[in-house]
Amino acid sequence: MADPFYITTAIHYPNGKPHIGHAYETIAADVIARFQRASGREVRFQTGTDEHGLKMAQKARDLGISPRELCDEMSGHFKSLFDLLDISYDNFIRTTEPRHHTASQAIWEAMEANGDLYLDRYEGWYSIRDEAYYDESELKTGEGGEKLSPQDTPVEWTVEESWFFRLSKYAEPLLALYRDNPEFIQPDSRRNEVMRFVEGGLRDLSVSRTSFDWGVKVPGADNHVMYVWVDALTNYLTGLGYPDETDDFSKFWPADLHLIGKDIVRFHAIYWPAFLMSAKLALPKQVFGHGFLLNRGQKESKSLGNVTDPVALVEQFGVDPLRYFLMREIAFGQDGSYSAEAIVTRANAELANSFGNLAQRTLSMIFKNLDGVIESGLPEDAADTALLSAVSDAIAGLRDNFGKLDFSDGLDAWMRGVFACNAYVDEMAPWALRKTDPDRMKAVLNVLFRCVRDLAIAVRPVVPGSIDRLLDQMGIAADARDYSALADNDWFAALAASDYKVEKPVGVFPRLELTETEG
Ligand code: ME8
Repeated sequence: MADPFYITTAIHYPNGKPHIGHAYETIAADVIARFQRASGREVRFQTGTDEHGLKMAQKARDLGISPRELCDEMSGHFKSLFDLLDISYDNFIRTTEPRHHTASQAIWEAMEANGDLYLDRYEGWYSIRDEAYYDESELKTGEGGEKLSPQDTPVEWTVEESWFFRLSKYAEPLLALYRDNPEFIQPDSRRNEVMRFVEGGLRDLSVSRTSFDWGVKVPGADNHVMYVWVDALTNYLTGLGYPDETDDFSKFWPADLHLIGKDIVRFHAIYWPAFLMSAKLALPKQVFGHGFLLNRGQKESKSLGNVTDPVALVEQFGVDPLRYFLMREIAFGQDGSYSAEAIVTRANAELANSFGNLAQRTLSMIFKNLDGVIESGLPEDAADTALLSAVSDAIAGLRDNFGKLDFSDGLDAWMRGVFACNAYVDEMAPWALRKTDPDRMKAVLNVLFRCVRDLAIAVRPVVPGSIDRLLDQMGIAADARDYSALADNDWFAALAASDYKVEKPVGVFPRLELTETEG
């Protein structure tokens, strides 16, 4: 196997059921994980739930249940959503697990051994919703004159004994990291924001709390629990067995990619590398802050009554149309908007009418006109060679763009291959050749079969379930669906020589309908 590849999502707060933003981030990470696996990398893909902190404790109190009951219930909703979304994670971590407490205490001790922790008193602003400390200078004033965080969440004045991490000491090393590794924070706009913030100087960070106990205990100071972000960030190490020197740890650390939303870039691009430097651990290669998903251009909120349950979206449109839409419609890194009409329009135009129809027409003509028999080694004319090369360029375009996390352009390139095939079908009109030149019809349909198989394999990371149903019908073995299969020049001859026959095909990308209320 080629280089290992370790990708993580943020771990999600299970203080409520998962929302569309959680689905979006996890689908994107899954597409990346599947793409890297298809490209021959050995992938470790981790996601999970972030279960400590004041926000969880307060929510449980409001509901009259224990924080543990809240976590157990909600974490189950995240798991079942991810199963529904076909998420191929290798590890689902819950921060309340004992192995995670062990890892968090180990990194704490490593930071302490480096002289970076000291006891003092915290006095300042805290947002429970963001689980974040803010400087007075960062705050805004709300309509009623109240103080708000830069994310528009309420803040409260907090005074308590606290351990501090010497973050100020790391401002220069962090700036050097950003300068020497422009890839460390992406996209560039987020990198610039972080650099400006760090250039303004960093204050030491309060990293423990004494006013509640729902967290990981500070080693040697039992009345303190760690600031939830110290333990949350450590999840990326826990999943590899840290602090034990496991094979997984040496294979997969440092992570290749922490995929997160734009609101939590500061924690991942400032605090996390500083903690790791202090603990003398290698730094992740990239932190990518994706944009936010908006519902018809608006942030979802209970007060606007526009919160969409991702489970309902899947039930309505199917998992693959939703996955395809999210990766195709939104320029990755930027904010994007979704609506029922936009999902239906995109999925119908590209999956059902363009690719689905191409696959269905090709297989059904082979079934009907050639008794399901495919044949290799037929004469190829210039139009065939041109089509095969257009398809191969399209796939190269997809792979190149996906490698840069540019999914919408990658799928745009892929669609050019699909369009080339459909133009070829129209031009060759195999249904007419049936009477006038049956040998040519046979050649055309066999070329199309090869193109459909290649385009299917290329897009499989995005819509894996549907593509597997298609490739099953095409007689493509389950272990011959990775990108290495695209470089295999003998597959078609081998398939033709086998006893495989195209059966009456079943469409895998049905046309979607909007119901009245969504119009
Ligand atoms: O921040 N669109 O958890 P979280 C796209 N526990 N992404 C969105 C989004 C939206 N509308 N809303 C949220 C946390 N997200 C912490 C992370 S990691 C060590 C700890 C993204 O449940 C958000 O940016 O609030 C984050 O990456 C993820 O969903 C989980 O958010």
